[in-house]
Amino acid sequence: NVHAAALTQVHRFDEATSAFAGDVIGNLSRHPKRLSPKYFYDAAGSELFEQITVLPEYYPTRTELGILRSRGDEIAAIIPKGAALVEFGAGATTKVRLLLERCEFGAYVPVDISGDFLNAQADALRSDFPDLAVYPVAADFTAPFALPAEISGLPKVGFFPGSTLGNFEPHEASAFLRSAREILGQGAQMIIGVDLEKNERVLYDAYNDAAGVTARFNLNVLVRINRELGGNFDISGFMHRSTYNRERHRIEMHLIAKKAQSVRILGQNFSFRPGESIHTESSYKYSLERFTALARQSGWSVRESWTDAERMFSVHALVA
Ligand code: AVJ
Repeated sequence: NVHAAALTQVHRFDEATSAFAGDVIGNLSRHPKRLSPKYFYDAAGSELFEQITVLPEYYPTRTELGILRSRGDEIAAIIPKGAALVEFGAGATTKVRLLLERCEFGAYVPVDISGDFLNAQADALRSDFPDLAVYPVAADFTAPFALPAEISGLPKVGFFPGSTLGNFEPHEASAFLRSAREILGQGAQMIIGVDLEKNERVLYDAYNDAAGVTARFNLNVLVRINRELGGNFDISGFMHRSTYNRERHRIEMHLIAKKAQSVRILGQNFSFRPGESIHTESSYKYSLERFTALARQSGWSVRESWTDAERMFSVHALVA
């Protein structure tokens, strides 16, 4: 990427920041403009997301936790003793702790791009689960990575909670599942959390909370661009918009320019028409049938599916 290379020299950015710079400039140069949801999670964004997970309107986190708690015995029953649990993208440890408490895993491999957080979590888990070997891997889990040699002899179980799969376009979701199947190997299993299609009002409210936390979470990506890339976004010139796209089965989050304006980032100007949007996130919702078909065409079969009584969220055990 020519932009990124030139920018690296002028600003002496680290590798991650130049990748961020190249991606932002490329995606704001497109029509329609967009930004990747992976950039939401700086320190402030991660804190805002934690606040989202406990909002009354945001049902996914508490519903998935409820399923993992109430179906813990059934999940434990299909996990081989001493297996290695490989978590794709390791944020808060609340969910994985539910599995570690209920199943007899021999090793835990959290994989995440943010290395600092990863090591702090690994230490906390080592002290709470003294018999568990923890091997953190600092890597982008959406690209192929190598598992630690220490777990080569162990049965593998992948863990991908939170409906993070929903952030991928359908073809990317399929590519991710295939790649996970490749990384985990023959005979592996995978525990995956997937948000379900439901009443549109419920979906709308979950991404338009009354307290405005989701709006701040969305707008924070502009704050981050200002801070890390020296941008000059007027944050008050943009507003949060989330809508449900029924044809595409997805929530779309946008940042809408309230008026005509121009923003300068790393020596480049980006102009906005009044009402112009930056598409910041898609959150795909699945039916059980569509998820089962996706898993099948991606090298897995669905061994068991669990949902809550209201069929808001689903957790699946896949086998390779
Ligand atoms: C972390 C991607 C599952 O799509 O619900 C929450 C992120 N965005 N509110 C989701 C999110 C706005 C969340 N995922």
